[in-house]
Amino acid sequence: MSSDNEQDRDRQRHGCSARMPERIATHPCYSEEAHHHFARMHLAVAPACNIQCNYCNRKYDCANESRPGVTSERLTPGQAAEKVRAVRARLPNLSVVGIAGPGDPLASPERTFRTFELVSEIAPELHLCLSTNGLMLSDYIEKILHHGIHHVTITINAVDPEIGEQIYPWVVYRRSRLTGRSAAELLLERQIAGLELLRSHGILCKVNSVLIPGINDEHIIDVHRTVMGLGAFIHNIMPLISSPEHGTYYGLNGQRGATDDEVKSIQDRLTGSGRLMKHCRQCRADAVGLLGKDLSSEFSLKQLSARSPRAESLVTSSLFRDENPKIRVAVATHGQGLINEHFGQADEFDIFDVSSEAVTFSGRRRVEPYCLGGHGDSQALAAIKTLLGDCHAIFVARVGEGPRRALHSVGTELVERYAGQPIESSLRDFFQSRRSEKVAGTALTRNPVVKSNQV
Ligand code: CLF
Ligand code: SF4
Repeated sequence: MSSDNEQDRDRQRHGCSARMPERIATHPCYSEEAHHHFARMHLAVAPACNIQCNYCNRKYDCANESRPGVTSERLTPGQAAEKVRAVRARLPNLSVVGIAGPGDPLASPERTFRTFELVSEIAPELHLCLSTNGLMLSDYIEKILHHGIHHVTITINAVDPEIGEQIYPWVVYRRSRLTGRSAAELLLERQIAGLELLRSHGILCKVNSVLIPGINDEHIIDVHRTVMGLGAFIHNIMPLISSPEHGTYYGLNGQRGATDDEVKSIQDRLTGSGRLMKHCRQCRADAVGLLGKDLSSEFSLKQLSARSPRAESLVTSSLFRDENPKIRVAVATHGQGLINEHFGQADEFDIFDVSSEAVTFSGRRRVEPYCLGGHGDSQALAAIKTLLGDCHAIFVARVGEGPRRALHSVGTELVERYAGQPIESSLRDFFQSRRSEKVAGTALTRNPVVKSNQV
């Protein structure tokens, strides 16, 4: 975990991309530049909430981090982990996994922390991100530190309980239900304490505020000064989205939403007084992809189970019985268009889709090399297995028996016979030979371990 000084350095360096620390430079919400290149995914594992915001109807996603009116699939921690595996295999630029609803993650702490634990096991390189109303932050600081959660967002809409009570009708804290002014006092006090605590442990904190016309619009200036003074890294002022059909208290009582011009006007008044996030997309609790390019509809549970890596990755009879078969392969190369990298030393694989018509490059996936300093790293191998789980074969200059067996166990074949040869013609040859074998009825059997000279 980084220190206060480290976070101060992060803040000073932000804006100088050449020196920006990795945890900022690769987080699409903490760095405006990063959002063009790095994807995040949200895991909708937290259904409950411990407060009521007047802009929220919990039939929908948490309005703090999502567009009201967009429902999400609720996931168990296990389903969430499977989803991470699948998304990571498809999106090599995935850098962040966040839990942001559909309720408050710290109102469902077991589900939230179990999910982070599973994600860390299968994808230790991803940043973990948490978005909360802040009520329970101080209670779970040890867990947050234990799980290595480096980015926390707190939604703070007011620092004055008189304004807070117009936003929060009730709060449940340690089995007591508070209403009115005392509810707002407790929540605001705990939000501030949570922010201070996170900062004291060097965690990067973003503060979100919902701009509510006529209620906290002028007050947002005080909120900004307070949270930046306490060391928030960035402040994200988001417009209230309010409509009667959302069924929220505000929506049903004629409270209008805020316009983009109103948000901009407040942002302009705050220019120079602390970093402002201006590229927020108020995303769904199950958002996937680059900000503003949501791919969540491609990763529903139903779709994931229909294309599990194991089912897709086997070069089976049925695949080559298709009229237009197509396979996906990975290639270890360090250039010149050749298959010339050892499996254990590869820090990236080029991915190709191969059919009888074409060999098409479809992207590059970075990995931690399996073999560093002469020893195989089982964690790196597990990550490669997951990352290349949709590939039918991996072409390498050389590979040891251990990784060969491990990849075979998930239906991925290691191919050495084209070592040193051009990629494109080798992939064509491999495809055609597999297809001919199939036509001739001498199908490749996937389960036995195939030695390199037998492939
Ligand atoms: Fe998600 Fe939030 Fe983490 Fe980003 S979103 S938990 S910090 S990874 Fe980003 Fe989406 Fe705006 Fe949130 S654009 S709603 S600020
Ligand atoms: Fe809704 Fe989120 Fe507020 Fe809870 S914290 S009431 S889920 S907007």
